[in-house]
Amino acid sequence: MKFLLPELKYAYNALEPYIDEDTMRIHHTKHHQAYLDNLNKALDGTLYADWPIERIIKNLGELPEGIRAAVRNNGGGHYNHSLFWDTMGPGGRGKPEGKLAQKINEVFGSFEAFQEQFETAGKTQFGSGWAWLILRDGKLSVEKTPNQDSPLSSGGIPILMADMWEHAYYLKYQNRRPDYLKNWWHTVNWDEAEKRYLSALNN
Ligand code: MN3
Repeated sequence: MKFLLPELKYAYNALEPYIDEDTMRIHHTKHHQAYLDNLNKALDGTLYADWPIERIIKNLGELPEGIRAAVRNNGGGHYNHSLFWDTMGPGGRGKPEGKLAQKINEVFGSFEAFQEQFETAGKTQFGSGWAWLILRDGKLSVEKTPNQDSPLSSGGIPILMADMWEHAYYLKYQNRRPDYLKNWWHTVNWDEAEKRYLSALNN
């Protein structure tokens, strides 16, 4: 079985003006596709090709050493981007509601305090990586990871994530990573984040 590129649930220009159409198209059809191609190549002919991607990312240590790094990078790339596309969308309301909103206020003090912590994680990730809101040991936590590493590999359950690789923002924002991150909030699909939070609680 080969892993396939998931379809976006919105048009490439749907996140304008915050994320531009060219960036979205190249990011999805070139970058994500390249992770997939390399993942499929690494897993070709192995039993792991039939594992769900979550199982692979959770159990990288079980993979043969010869393919582990390739799967960590490219499987992570596939998994992280699949979540990322689904947690964005047009017409975002800018703020969470419901259980996730309550818990964010409880843990971080306020939504604004959470945003600041999340942005700091993104801005201080040296080089390429991701900023995350995750559930770890039943608790909400902000973390960052380098490269395509996923918190899922260390027992965290991803709820919300921002791609901090330059390919996610360079065409429009160049070196202005903080501006990208500030605008990215407008694209968050909080209904999806809420759904993921509730399902993580039951996990
Ligand atoms: Mn990316």
